[in-house]
Amino acid sequence: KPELKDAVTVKQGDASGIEKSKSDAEAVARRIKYHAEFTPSFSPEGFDLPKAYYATAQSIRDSLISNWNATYEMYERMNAKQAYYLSMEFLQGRALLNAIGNLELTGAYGEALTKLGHKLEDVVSQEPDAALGNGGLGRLASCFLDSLATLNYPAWGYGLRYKYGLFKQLITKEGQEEVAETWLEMGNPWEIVRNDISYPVKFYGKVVTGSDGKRRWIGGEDIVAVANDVPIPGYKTKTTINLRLWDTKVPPADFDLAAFNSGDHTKACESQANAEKICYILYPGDDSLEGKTLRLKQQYTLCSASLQDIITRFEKRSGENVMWKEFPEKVAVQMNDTHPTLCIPELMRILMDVKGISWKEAWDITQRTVAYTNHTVLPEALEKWSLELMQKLLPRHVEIIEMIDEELVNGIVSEFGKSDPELLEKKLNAMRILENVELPASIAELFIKPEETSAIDTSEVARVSNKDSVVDEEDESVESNEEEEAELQPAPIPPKLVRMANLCVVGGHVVNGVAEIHSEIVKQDVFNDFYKFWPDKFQNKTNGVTPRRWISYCNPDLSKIITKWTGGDDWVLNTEKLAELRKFADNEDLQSEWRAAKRINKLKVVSFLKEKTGYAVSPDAMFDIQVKRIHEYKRQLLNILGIVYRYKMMKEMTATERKDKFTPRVCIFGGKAFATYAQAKRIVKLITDVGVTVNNDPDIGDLLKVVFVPDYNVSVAELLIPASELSQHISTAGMEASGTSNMKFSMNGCILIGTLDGANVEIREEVGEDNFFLFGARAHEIAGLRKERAEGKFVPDPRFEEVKEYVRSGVFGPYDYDELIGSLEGNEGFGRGDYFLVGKDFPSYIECQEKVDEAYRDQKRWTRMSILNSAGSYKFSSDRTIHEYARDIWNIQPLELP
Ligand code: B1H
Repeated sequence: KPELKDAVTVKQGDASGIEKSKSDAEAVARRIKYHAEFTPSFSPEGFDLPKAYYATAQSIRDSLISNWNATYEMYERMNAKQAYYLSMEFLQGRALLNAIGNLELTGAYGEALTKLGHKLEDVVSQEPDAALGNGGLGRLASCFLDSLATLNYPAWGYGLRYKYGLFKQLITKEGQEEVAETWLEMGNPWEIVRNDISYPVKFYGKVVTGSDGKRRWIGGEDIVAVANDVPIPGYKTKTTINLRLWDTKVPPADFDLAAFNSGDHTKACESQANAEKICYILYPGDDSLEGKTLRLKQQYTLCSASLQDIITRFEKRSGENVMWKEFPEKVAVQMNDTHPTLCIPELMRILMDVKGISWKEAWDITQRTVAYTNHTVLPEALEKWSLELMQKLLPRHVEIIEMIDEELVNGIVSEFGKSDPELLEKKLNAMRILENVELPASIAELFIKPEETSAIDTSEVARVSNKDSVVDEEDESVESNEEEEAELQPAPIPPKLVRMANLCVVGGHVVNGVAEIHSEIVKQDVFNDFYKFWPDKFQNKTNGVTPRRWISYCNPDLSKIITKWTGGDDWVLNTEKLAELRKFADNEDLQSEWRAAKRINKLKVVSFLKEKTGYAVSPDAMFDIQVKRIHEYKRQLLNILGIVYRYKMMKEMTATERKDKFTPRVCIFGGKAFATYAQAKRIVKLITDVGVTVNNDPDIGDLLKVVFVPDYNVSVAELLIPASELSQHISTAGMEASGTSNMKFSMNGCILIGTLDGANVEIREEVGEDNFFLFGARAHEIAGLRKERAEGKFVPDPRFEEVKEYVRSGVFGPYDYDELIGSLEGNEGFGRGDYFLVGKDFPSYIECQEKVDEAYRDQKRWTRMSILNSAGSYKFSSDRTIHEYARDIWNIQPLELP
């Protein structure tokens, strides 16, 4: 084992007093050594890399705690309005390099670790990724925290401390396999357990009316949520904000000693296990939801504990004189998608049942406090909870939701009147929070024709009106057939549901989408009835990513070049400065420096791929990358079928023809498939099978390599993105809300091939259409194209037919690809009949890829395009996004420590 070098001597108490000389490598080394010796997380002997990492992290944590305390003290003193970002996911990745970078200590730490016998980069890579998120939504939350701290906004994040983050992905002969991610195994130096900050959280039980006439939620199961704080340092500022993650336990006094004494050890431990289970694991769905009790318990724990904490702080800061109506002037709560929707009924419950405020006032406070960000328009991802399940778990919340729904129904009736029952019914069907739930009798009777029934059976009304809404109005034969059948057989009773997105739209004061095109779809399609009702509620906030992590720290070589050519490193805070690169896009010196930096990054990836997959790839080939969750709408299948087409053509040519026609490429894929999403897993299998065949084909050599990088995560992204030359953002138009990796790639001088979807639209506008490879159908055409297919009118391109046949023929091994390729055929159905229009876009995709090959052959032109991408990416800094949220939604002001 390497020993801790004696170059530095340290004695107890040496951790203090270093602030003054913090840039001094000597002092830093002393701090690290102090923690290696006196903070006992590892055995005393040796100073190997894991221990060096831990001691280094603890040493920087001292500075973070000191800045955290100063920031918190200032917030308490100033009592300014504070924003709270509530999210079920924070995809933080590694923290060490980011922390020392933001504190401007990278040089000192590098030197200090050398003194102690290690390299900074080796120490940094010891840290496991904090993967408390699935993909873009969680990573966005983490980028936002970095920007909030950097811009000195008084704001905190709230989330859950999952013991197991997103699963680890293994790639085997079978395709993807999942194993548990044990990120806390060696301890987590970044969290501070606040044993003094905990709140009770209740489940189940019943609601009774007290002697004072108030509703009380009693009985049931009680747990406590305990705060774990993760300090979030801003860049070049002392501001250090907080990510408060809740962990769940059973209340200490609740241990069942009687059961233990009587020998029933299982029972004695049961309630503890039940409570801890809540924070055990992150649900691994991205754009897919699981309606399980445990997930609802997680969501409620997040909302309840966070709101109790926020309210306690509000009361404390208010002093003697708590003015509840001023709550929204001190607190802004942002709901990251619908996952924290229970904030709305929970805030109502606390205000009314605990603080004794009237419904009207509580509703006004709630609406002015919360706002909702929508991240997806995929129908299967719009959360709906079973009313029955929710009633059992959260009976008081269901009462409140029912009242909100009733008020909404009354609002809709008074807006649209009773004179046009058809219109009214359409509005109610679209806008109600409760689905398949009886209307109040006075409204229900409007929809009953007198001859149908004399007695009003409201459950029947709800069912019939729901059925009507899905019957095609023009197709009368279908309608009458269905009616006849309905008379013969009682229709199954549809489940009663709570539509969380509708609750968010009704309960919040702002609803925002995450890219311009997405926000338009939100207004014109998904929430169109609400938009017409409350047009001013709807906003757009185009996503962004932090330039600290996604340029400075992951791409130091490019950063130096940008600093040199823009005349300083202020671009890290003011990304507008990147635009100055435009005037040097054709400068030969810049071009050659730019290419050299790319090559260094590519060489790192060459070694990484060799180590992780065994494949040797050439750094001279174009690095073409698609990394994101595996989903049919993201169309990794289009990419791999394009590669199959390329391979097939190569096989049909002579060696010289091949060389002349194709640019050498390394096609890199990465991403995780939801464990039970069979089609996504088949896509992973196809990619790896194609890789095995192509990479071992002596005819092909370096002309084409196909590599699937296992276990794609934030750290892998930090390595791949700087090395990328082409990246693929090729979703079916209208389906990717924004995308955020597209922004990171563009910032790092990568050229995008993509559809007009999500933030691609805005990226293309900024970098210029000559510097973006565009193909494919437009969002407004999709519905028509699907209809055309369903009617059997679509004629597929022969090249697409050949490629499917080629895969089926077994060139890539014996796996049966019928199910996968079959999904691209037929005429209708979700996931069948080529719902994602791979066949439709295939010809324009492969033609566009030919243009890519041609462009890459001219390296001057390519480098120009690359520079213009970085230069045009300035809009996509999360600093810009956060300024917009602060100004347009939260109404908060920066507050900076002297
Ligand atoms: C996005 C999700 C998501 N949208 C459900 N929706 C989840 C939905 O665990 N679940 O149940 C988890 C995640 N994630 C992504 O958000 C969009 O697909 C991206 O286009 C977007 O860039 C990102 C951030 O806005």
